[in-house]
Amino acid sequence: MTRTIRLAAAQVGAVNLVDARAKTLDRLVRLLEDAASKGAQAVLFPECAFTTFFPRHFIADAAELEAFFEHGDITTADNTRALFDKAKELGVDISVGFAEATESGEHYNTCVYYHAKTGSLLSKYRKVHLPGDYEPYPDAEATNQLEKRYFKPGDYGFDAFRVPDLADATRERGEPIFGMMICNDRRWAEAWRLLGLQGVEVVFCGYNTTGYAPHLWGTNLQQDPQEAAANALFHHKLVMQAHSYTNACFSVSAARCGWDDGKWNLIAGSTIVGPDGKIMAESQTDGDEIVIADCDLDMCRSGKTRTFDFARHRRVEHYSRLISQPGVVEPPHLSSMTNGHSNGVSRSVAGPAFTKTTRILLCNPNATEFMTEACLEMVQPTLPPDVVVYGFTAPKPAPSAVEGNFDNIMSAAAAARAIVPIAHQYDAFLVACYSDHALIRMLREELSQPVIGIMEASLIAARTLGSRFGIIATADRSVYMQQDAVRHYGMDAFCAGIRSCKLGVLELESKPEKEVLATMSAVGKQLVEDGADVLTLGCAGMSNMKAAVEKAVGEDVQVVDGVVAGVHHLAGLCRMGTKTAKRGAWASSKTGRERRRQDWY
Ligand code: CDT
Repeated sequence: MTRTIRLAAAQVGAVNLVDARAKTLDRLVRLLEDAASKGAQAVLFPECAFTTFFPRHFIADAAELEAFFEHGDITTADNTRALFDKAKELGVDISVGFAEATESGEHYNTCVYYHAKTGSLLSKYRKVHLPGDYEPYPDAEATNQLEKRYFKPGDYGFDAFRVPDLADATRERGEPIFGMMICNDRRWAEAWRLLGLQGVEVVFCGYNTTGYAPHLWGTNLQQDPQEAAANALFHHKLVMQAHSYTNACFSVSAARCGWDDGKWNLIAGSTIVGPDGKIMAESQTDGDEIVIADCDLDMCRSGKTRTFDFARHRRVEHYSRLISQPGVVEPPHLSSMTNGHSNGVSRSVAGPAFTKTTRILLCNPNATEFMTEACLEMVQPTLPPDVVVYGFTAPKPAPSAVEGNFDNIMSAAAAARAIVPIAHQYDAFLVACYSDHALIRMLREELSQPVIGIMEASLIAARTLGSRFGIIATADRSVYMQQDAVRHYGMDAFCAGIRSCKLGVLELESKPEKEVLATMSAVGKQLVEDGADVLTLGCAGMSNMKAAVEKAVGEDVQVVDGVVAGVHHLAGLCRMGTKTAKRGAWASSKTGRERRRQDWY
């Protein structure tokens, strides 16, 4: 074997709404036999290959709609197994698209890669970029594309995978690297680049592309149908060729095409494109047809090691907008910035895209891991791409919760001993215990990176957002400790109250969620009656209960979670380039130890 593999697209012509499934399945099997007789090693079938392209129809009846979906194991289900059995018999791999209904009743536009030799699925992909709309067009003659109505967006991402037994797996290159996408995905550079970044060598893409759909993508409703279809074909080839070139990979595209029911036109144009962007093979009809080519995967090396050597040439520091911003944000109009027509905004400044990642260690000083996990989950959706939060849970003998002074000191010692040796790996530290925890002061003395606790961070946010804050505390004892801490932070003049839920820290998790949320909501409402316009959650273990409290107190009251407030406070300080001042109380503890010749702690 060499690294040359023979790949085929099985183009499928018209499939009518009423066509029996057995008839369509038989056509697919015959195409596979044809491809195998031509020596194909892997054959790509189109998107939703087993039925007509039903998303063009508004189907109100649930049972009628469900009949277009495949249920159970695609390789063994009655409606589809013949194709997989044939692939196994012929020893030819296949990739095929289908409408997937999961056991839990979810629907996806899916494709799989089936490895004939082992009779197993090597990979499954669910279409991410669903085109069209949820509602049909009011115009009864319009061609609809109701994919957003019938499918959920795919949840597997774009994962490349290795395919054994097609080519020599050299020590240097290994097995061929494949990736899959479905129809509309091919128009999105992001999908290709995600595969390109995994070194993809072959991209498979099945499609159903309407030739004439002026409501959907025409330049105007009077567009000439032939011109529209020619445009659609041009755009199809444009993206397949351009993206194969910019990711230095082969691509195979397989159309479902022709005139379904004599009325609905889908373009043909199944192609095999090389890593230089040139078409190597192309369909000649708009009916059932095999398109086949020999693909020498080593042809990808030139692009991958020169023009598109990503490691050498990509500049990720300028790409943050790509993942942080889904829609367009235009630059401000020049007219609003000229003197005579000013709206008061003189000019704007923006920083460069992130250049440095800020690494924050979220230090849970107790030994209960689920609390650390809950904090990470809470903060994750709020994070910009340049801030990474790492979870740390104090090792035993740290106590399982911090409910009093003894726990406070014991947990601080256990946590500090573990954190200090690894502290150089982080830019800032958030102590995730809602108290004036001893670990905060220890780390401030010992380290120079900024340190804050979630209580202090939430009080600073509360002071910014409102005039009086209230704290929802866990047990009665916390109320006393938090009163002292509020005084310590100099915030007592702004405190409307601290009220207890009469719950132990671990009861936040162990008691029925409904009961805990009801108690916290009731306490939140009492604090609002006491005069609070901002509430803070008085325990790291309360992070995931924020939404329930918000709902209970209404939108005029702000609820601050100290974990989120702390992470963003620290990220801001790091961006400002600040450190802990070392002249006063936070002078280095290490220097003192060294002076005393103490080489332990
Ligand atoms: N099936 C599918 O994804 N079709 C789309 C229609 C595009 S609507 C603008 C396609 O990209 O071909």
